[in-house]
Amino acid sequence: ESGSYGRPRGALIVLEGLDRCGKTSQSSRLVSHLEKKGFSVESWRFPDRTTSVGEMISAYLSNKSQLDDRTIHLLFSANRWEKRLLMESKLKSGTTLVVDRYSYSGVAFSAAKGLDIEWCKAPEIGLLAPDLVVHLDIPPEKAAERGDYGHERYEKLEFQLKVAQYYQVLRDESWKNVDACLAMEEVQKQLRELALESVTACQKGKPLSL
Ligand code: DGP
Ligand code: NA
Ligand code: NA
Repeated sequence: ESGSYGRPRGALIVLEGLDRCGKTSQSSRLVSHLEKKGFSVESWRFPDRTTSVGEMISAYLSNKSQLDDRTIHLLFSANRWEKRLLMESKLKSGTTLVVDRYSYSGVAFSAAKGLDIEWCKAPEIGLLAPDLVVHLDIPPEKAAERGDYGHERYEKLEFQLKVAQYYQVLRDESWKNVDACLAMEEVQKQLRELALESVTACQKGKPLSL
């Protein structure tokens, strides 16, 4: 599928992983690399804390507000939905999006609280499907050793162990595992290779899907 201006479309690349897996710095390095190669690319992240829904999520994560488990689940999902149209138009106009967390975090973090996994998946139906999901795979114990977790709600070993189990349940054909315990350079190298493969496939006409 060609973009709306006759340009090939961009790729939807998602990075997933436990807190402190190194996702955020790997993602920004990847974006710089793709820019240098001449691709149109943007760095996105969920939750996007800049919207009004995002501000509610941020207050919840920093324990400044309390919300029912299902209510916050739906807010995280709404935060992805409010960016969906923009996401589609960026991709169709040829911009690749490197997205730090997406629906997999949405389902894994809520299921880890004990919510029914099918219930958790339902509000994600109809969001755009990633072309590539890179799981920066790190044992929860190793992530916890990487210095203090912050003070946010989910940054506790016991909880991250459960999230890790749900990531295993959720992995599908679009997932690639990269060992996040490797040296930063090596992780970045593997990430670049996977990303370039995906960008190329999209340029060659791989359709955007739900
Ligand atoms: P981050 O900004 O990537 O550090 O994410 C903030 C925290 O929120 C992190 O512990 C992961 C969690 N999180 C991210 N997306 C979702 C989601 O959709 N649902 C839930 N329940 N948690 C999420
Ligand atoms: Na975090
Ligand atoms: Na994180």
